[in-house]
Amino acid sequence: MTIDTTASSVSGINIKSSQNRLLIKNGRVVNDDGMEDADVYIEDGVIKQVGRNLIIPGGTRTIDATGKLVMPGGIDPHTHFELEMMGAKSVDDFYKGTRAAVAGGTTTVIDFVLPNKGQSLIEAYNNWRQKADGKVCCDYALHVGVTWWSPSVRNEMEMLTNDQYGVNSFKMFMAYKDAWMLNDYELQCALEACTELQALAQVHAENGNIIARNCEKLLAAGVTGPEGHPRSRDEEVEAEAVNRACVIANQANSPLYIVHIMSKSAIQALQNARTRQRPPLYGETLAATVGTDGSHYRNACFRHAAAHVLSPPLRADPSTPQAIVEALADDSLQVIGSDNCTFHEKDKELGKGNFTKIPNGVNGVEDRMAILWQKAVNTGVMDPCRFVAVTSANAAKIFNLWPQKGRVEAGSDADVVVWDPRLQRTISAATHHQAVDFNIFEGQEVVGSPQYVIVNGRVCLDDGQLRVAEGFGKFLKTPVNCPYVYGLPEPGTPPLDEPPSPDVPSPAHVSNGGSHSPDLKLLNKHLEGVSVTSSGCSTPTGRKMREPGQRDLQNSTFSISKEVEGLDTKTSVRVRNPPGGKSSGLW
Ligand code: URQ
Ligand code: ZN
Ligand code: ZN
Repeated sequence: MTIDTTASSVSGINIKSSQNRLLIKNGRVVNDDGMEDADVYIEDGVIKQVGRNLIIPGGTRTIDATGKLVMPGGIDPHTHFELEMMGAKSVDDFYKGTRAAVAGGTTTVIDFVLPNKGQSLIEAYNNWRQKADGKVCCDYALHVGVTWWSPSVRNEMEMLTNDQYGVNSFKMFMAYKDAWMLNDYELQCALEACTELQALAQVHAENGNIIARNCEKLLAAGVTGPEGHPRSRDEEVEAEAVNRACVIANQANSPLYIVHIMSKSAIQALQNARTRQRPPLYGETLAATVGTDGSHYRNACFRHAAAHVLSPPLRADPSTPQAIVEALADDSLQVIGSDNCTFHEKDKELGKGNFTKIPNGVNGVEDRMAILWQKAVNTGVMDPCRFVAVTSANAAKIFNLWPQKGRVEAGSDADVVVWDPRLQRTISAATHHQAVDFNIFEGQEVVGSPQYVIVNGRVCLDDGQLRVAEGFGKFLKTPVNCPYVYGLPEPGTPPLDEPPSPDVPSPAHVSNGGSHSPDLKLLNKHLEGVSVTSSGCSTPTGRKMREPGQRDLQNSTFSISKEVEGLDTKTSVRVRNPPGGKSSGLW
């Protein structure tokens, strides 16, 4: 392990021993199901106590979090560090990428092993572990791409779900024809395999055949610049694939997680599917689509326009970012990731004269939390609890890391962010910690950022100073059969391969229409400082929070004022409410 010498000169061993006990005092602890004024005591990388008047051993380092929010470290479930694609390699490696993640308040990332067509999945997995293990500054897990199909792929999927490898999610591509794309038959086989293995299927939902044909036509018509990219893959092309993926998932009786949803049409397709089918459907969106839009593809500067090329693309409809934020707030979407996949200008130039050759991907791993805070919490669309849900807790639940990750509670890993809601900064490639030479959020002012970031008990952002340690993070095994996805089987549960009955909607994915309507006056009070003495979201008295999952994310009538007045009647209801709704295992 090596320590970032730009920020610290002490050895890794000393840092660990001097920081094995930590007290975060006077802050407001925010979880997805409640807020409370409480101190957090950390020892040996684990949260030991959360409460007031704690009895703490002498010599413990204390961080004063007065006026700050103490939240679970972010989980970014979608990164591509050191990914070779389209003739280039993404420049944020596992060191710089996770260092940037920590700087922005993210303490766990989940990267994608993407095998080449014909390559062994196990071999690709081993390559990824080799790239990552010695470099990561925070914990990480891996999804594996199913980029081709054969009986051997099915076997390797099964092996990967064993404890030796610890993979519980697989990504299938409906785009990137002639590279990673599966046809519908192969996709259905892969989804059936996920159901059998009780792993979580993910899809990149765009119609790759339509895109290929549109690219041919655009190039033939002389459209060669980056503006051709969004023109080749409009909203309909995304929404059609979302719908088709949901239909295939229903046929395969498979829960489904749709990565990087980028348009209002795609959200609508997902919502429509939720009303008619039983296995749960999860939607992830990206910081990119919350923080910027498709107008950049019209920029005359190739470098600028190409730097925004990702798939699905940013949308021209200027109301998209706001709609995406609202979808995250009302649980139409459950997770925000970054899809951090960054390429230097020289690599983006591979597509000069032919937009189809521009390596796809943008930054976001560092700015994801601040961008969402700015666009969603500062605007009053989302309360801090929902912010925690979509930036960490839901991902922890969906990928079976809960409550080890995504929660500030005794027994959880000490991955904690002390968030200063007043900290003001301007995002810029000149000051960011990523390797890439461009930032798609350049010049945006955000209010709200981490002041301290604690990774497994180690203070890695210390009052704004980044002090990460290369190799300090560890690989997280994610077990299959996640209770938040597959539910707990009940007596008499039909076998999972029994075809679903289309006319029995499951509570797992009834369209929610739930509102998160924070009382803005009280929310502002939270942000002014810790001036409301009882808890904000859900724990009006006492420090014991609800059991994980007890907050109803789907049908919430959450109101800060009601909760403060002690009118919350849900605290005694013990139901399992995973992200996206209840899962009974009966679908
Ligand atoms: O499709 C993805 O998720 C990666 C491989 C590339 N980045 C992107 O453009 N979304
Ligand atoms: Zn993708
Ligand atoms: Zn991606």
